[in-house]
Amino acid sequence: MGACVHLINPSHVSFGVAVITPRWLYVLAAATGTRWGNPRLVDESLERTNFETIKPGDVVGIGIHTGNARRGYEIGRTARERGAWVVYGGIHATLYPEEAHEHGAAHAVVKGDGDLIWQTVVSDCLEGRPARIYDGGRVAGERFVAARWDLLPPDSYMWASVQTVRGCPKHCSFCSVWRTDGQEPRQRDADPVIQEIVELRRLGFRFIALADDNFYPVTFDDLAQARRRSDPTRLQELEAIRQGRFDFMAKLATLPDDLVFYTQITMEAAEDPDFLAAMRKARIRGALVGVESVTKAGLKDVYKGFNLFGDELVARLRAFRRYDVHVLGSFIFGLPSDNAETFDATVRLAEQADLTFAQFVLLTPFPGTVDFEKWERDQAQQDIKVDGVPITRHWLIPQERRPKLYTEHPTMTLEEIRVGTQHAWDRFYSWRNVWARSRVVKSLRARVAFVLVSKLYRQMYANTGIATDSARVARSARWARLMGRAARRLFLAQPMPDLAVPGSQA
Ligand code: B12
Ligand code: SF4
Repeated sequence: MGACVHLINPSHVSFGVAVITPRWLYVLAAATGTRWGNPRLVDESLERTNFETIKPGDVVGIGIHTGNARRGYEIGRTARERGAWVVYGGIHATLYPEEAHEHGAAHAVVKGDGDLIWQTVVSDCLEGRPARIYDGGRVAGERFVAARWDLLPPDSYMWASVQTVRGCPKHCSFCSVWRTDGQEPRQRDADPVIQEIVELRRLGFRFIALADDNFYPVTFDDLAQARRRSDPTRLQELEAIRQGRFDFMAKLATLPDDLVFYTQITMEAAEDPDFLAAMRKARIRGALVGVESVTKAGLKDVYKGFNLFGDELVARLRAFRRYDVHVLGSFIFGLPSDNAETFDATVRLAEQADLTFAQFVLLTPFPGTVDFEKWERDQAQQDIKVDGVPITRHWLIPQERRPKLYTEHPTMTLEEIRVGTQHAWDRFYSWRNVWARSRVVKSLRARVAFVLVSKLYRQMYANTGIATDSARVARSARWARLMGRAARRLFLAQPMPDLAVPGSQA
């Protein structure tokens, strides 16, 4: 038998079911082609890798972000011991290609997008001469590879994910996207995205995440600035991107009406009632909005001056709801201007602004960000280590020993911030509050589903990430595994194998 290509998405916890498909696995699977047979896909958030399936001479592609890099390196080392070619890619490998060689026994590392370069990498490995580092670059929107959804394991995911745009014009201090994916939006043509969605609906998926960095890449302000230039080229480019958004949403609106979409967007989108109306028509029912902080000082901390605060913030977030777009508000705790009042004030605002979901994350210096660079410089004098690993490489510390917070706070202890954050989750997701919020849906079945999903979300993202008590983490993982199985059924619909792509004979 010939060599096999394996693609592995590392995770230190497996839940048996997962919320969203890791899109890169299915995109790289398509990019592999069929020359070497179908690639074997492993998503460790479902189940651990079975190393017995990896044979000498196989190629093992491992995709890592910062949070799962350590587990990724473990997998790579074992795969290499078994005689396989080991290749890393993904955002963390793009930022630290040498680390994957040092810690992950890499033969090769791919920086940037894997869509176009992956076949060359596999061929080079199989010919026994992989390059140390490849640069996949930033692939243009019209050349993004469509995912191979025929390789999805059955009964495993609640949401599928497609991507319509990469890159974000903003430059928030805690985010690396604008540096790795670039500030120029690379927008994909609408038709291949619609084609993928139709394929997913045929399989029975109703819930689809638009895994975009920022679904509203052109704001009124961007247009006004471009209008002030004497050369009209920029304005025309921006108008074309913007029109592309409306055209795409118009096409979404022609798909079966049980489909529900979810995206990530800046709150600036609420400035444009036409955009919100188009979202409603397209059935984009949910959006993650990075609110980050409820104070002006907090927004300044994260270079997010384009966000609003106070009453204006509440009004802007409520605007989404008027157009039936439910907001998952994302907040960061541990900013220098935060104080003991911040936790309650944030939950209060989330309630006032009618947020349907919320997440409260601890300020983490992710590599590739402005925050990280500053923090790394500050740490240089202190030389703090955990288990021999410098704190500035915190992702290499074993998960259970990893600090929950990294930056000394001017007024609060780290424990106060951690406990305050845990309380914010507990309060926003108390049974009483979740049941009250479940009024957003009509039937009793839908309300029960809403409660289940809210609790599941909380367990998967809060307790396994923030809690320091390992019993609480293990309990949460067990609970999430059980609930996940029950909740998954609520998400799927009857497959529609004969569904045609609107406007085509396919
Ligand atoms: C959708 C999304 C989510 C979704 C779905 C996650 C999932 N299961 O897929 C949700 C909302 C659940 C989520 C959660 C989180 N996310 Co997220 N997410 C994204 C987002 C917007 C898109 C990811 C995506 O699907 N892209 C589409 C695929 C096709 O692109 P890709 O993954 O980049 O893969 C391409 C290349 O990287 C490369 N590649 C990837 N892997 C491999 C492997 C090989 C071998 C090769 C050759 C190439 C290769 O080729 C691919 C095709 O071109 C990214 C932003 C981004 N620009 O990456 C953030 C991002 C990955 N998330 C991020 C973070 C921080 C998180 C959270 C930790 C947030 C939190 N605090 O809770 C959690 C962690 C969840 C977890 N445990 O994995 C950060 C990661 C930063 C970092 N340095 O690691 C990003 C970059 C966003 C940011 N603002 O900085 N996320
Ligand atoms: S946080 Fe969101 S808005 Fe800010 S740079 Fe990252 S993707 Fe863009």
